[in-house]
Amino acid sequence: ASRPIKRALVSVFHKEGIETLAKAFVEAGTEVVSTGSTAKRLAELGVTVTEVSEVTGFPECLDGRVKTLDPHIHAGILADMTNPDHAAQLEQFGIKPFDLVVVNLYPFADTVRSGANEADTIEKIDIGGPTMVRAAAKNSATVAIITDPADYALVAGRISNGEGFTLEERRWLAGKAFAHTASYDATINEWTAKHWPKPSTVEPTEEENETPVNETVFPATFTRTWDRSHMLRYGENSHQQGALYLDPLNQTGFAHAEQLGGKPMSYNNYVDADAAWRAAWDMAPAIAVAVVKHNNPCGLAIGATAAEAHKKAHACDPMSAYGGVIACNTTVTLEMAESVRPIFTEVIVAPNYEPEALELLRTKKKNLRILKVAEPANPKTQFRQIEGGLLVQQPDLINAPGDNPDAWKLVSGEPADEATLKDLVFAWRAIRCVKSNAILIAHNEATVGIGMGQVNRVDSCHLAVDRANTLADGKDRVTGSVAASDAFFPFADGAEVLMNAGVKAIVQPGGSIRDEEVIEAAKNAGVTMYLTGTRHFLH
Ligand code: 93A
Repeated sequence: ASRPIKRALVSVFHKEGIETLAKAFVEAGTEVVSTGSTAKRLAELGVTVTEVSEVTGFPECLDGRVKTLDPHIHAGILADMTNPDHAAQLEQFGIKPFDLVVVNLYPFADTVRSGANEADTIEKIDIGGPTMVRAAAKNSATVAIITDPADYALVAGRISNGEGFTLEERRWLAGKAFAHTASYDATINEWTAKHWPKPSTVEPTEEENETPVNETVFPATFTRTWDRSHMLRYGENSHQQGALYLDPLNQTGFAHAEQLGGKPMSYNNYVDADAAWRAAWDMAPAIAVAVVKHNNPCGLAIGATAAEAHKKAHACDPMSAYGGVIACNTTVTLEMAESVRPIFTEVIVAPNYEPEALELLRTKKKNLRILKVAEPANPKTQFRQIEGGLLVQQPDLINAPGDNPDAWKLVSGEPADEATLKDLVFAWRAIRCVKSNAILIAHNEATVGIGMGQVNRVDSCHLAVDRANTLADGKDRVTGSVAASDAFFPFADGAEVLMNAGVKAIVQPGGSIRDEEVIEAAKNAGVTMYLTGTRHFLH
């Protein structure tokens, strides 16, 4: 049943768009109750407003912490007017019911992002606002709750036509309101988790004694939420819907990339560009370019300049680079833009562009999506959904013990010379962005053959060798190159494929029960082999 809106409670931090509401209130002669500065703004707009303190008979106090927290307000929101007993009680106490509550909350996330100090941040935790929102949402039987300024036009229309909202509409609004307060508290919790961790004076539980938990990474529950930014054209395929959601406390991450040109980003563009972005930055402080297709690199290289890094990365697998995503971890120069120009590319992402480079890409490659993003700040947690739950882990950053070549163990052949070691270090860093089973052949700090995503390591070895040798006009690119394997060789066969093709050095984690067989094969082939002790699976 529709319920006409005769009496409204309005308390909004953001005053934008309130003119629409004010106009409707004035025209319909709605009775309006409001807090301090909202009341002032509504009065300026010609609305006859009653101050909350007049209704409560109590002044705003504690620097505004207690404004609306009063039975004269909350009984008016919570009385279910379809229940005669509630109506009779209101009558008895001399309290009038509300039909509409319009609230938006203190901007907690904005305050955190602005770098405010702790006291100011705490002051921006809204208590009275969510209390009104939740009360009104609970009482959707008779009250409509508006939390989203995008709904002002809707509510103005319902005030004007004198009919108000239907029950179904009020229930839908109630759901939106609960989502709003849930997200609000989740954001506050994310801030407290970071700033107020569990102190050492709290004794661990029995379970924690057995397996200590890093609470800042693995809290008891995950309450964080993301805000929908916009719908994407579709998801991974055209029959799937897709959307982008943003972290309310992060405004610089990849999802917030500034787009300087080209068509809108698609779901797959985001997936691939994010992977390329991380791959390129894994090489920092060296200048690096990654070319990614289907979430795997088809070229990754370090160069003295951005243009050189791109040329080297592209040369790895020019056929696969068609329609790929290019990430550069430094400013894109005009020279690099010229190098990209003839190649059909979906997305280019970089921290910056020389003006001439941007001009060239914008005018000569109209469809190319051009993204500008700040250097990545690595997330603390990585999520993967499984049915009925979430898998959570710390991301695989470059800080594993085996990432430092000083910790590598030489198990076969001569110690690598400087150039070879450089390539091995490059290959070991680069392997992290290749889906398992991953085999990567590198030369001169560039990939020349990548075997990715195979269900056995031998196939990945064959793939890497084939890629290196079939594409560059019959040239043998394996002889004299080095190889990395993301995890141990379970048998000697995979390593033998690489060695027979001519690699001179291999870096791999080791740890297989057949390590001796693998090492023996390397010794027989006179190939240098290092064990890192840690692996870099990527599933
Ligand atoms: O400080 S509060 O937590 N205590 C309250 O009683 C209260 N009542 C409304 N915050 C409270 N509000 C919030 O004030 C509303 O959620 C809204 O964001 C803001 C509106 O205040 P004003 O109208 O003075 O700008």
